[in-house]
Amino acid sequence: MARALIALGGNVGDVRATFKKAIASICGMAQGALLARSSDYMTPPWGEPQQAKFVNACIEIETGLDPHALLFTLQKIETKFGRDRGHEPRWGPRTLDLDLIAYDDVSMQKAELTLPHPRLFERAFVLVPLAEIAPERVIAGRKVASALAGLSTEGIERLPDLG
Ligand code: A4P
Ligand code: MG
Repeated sequence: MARALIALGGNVGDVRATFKKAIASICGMAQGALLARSSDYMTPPWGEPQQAKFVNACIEIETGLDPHALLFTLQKIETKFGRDRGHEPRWGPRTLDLDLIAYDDVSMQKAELTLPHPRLFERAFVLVPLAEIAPERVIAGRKVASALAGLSTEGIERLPDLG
């Protein structure tokens, strides 16, 4: 079994309810188990500022799928929860975005799958939830907590647990 870190994001619909259902789907479809789940965070939109705030979170799972099969599964789950990848602009509004942040210590540079995720260290909306569940984890030679210390977290707000 491998361990994978997955970032969740969305800013259309009831995103927190979508996360809850999507996490259950991920664990079922990825032949895996949930090892850790961060809190949900409200985050200012990055890349394209003229859109609603996002909710972001990170999870760690154990999975029996290889990296490509896991990515394919994540994309199927995005579609199931209303994501329409063909008709939405890059960095634009979406119901659910699932990015594979790291898969064990696998390193690969392919257009369809780059590991670790290439834009991870530019994004406080990924590193804040990630640092909650894996502060000591070293990804691409950098410790998550130290990478986060170099970024602004302005406007990022931890949301209370839904209970
Ligand atoms: N791909 C390659 N490597 C990976 C990987 N490690 N994980 C390929 C996931 N996908 C990977 O992704 C584009 C292509 O990347 C896929 O075909 C896949 O094979 P996508 O999900 O279709 O497109 P995208 O999500 O629009 O592109 P990108 O660059 O991942 O966008 P972002 O950065 O995820 O932008 N602001 C806040 N605050 N919070 C957010 O969550 N999200 C976005 C979306 C913009 N601003 C945001 C947030
Ligand atoms: Mg994406």
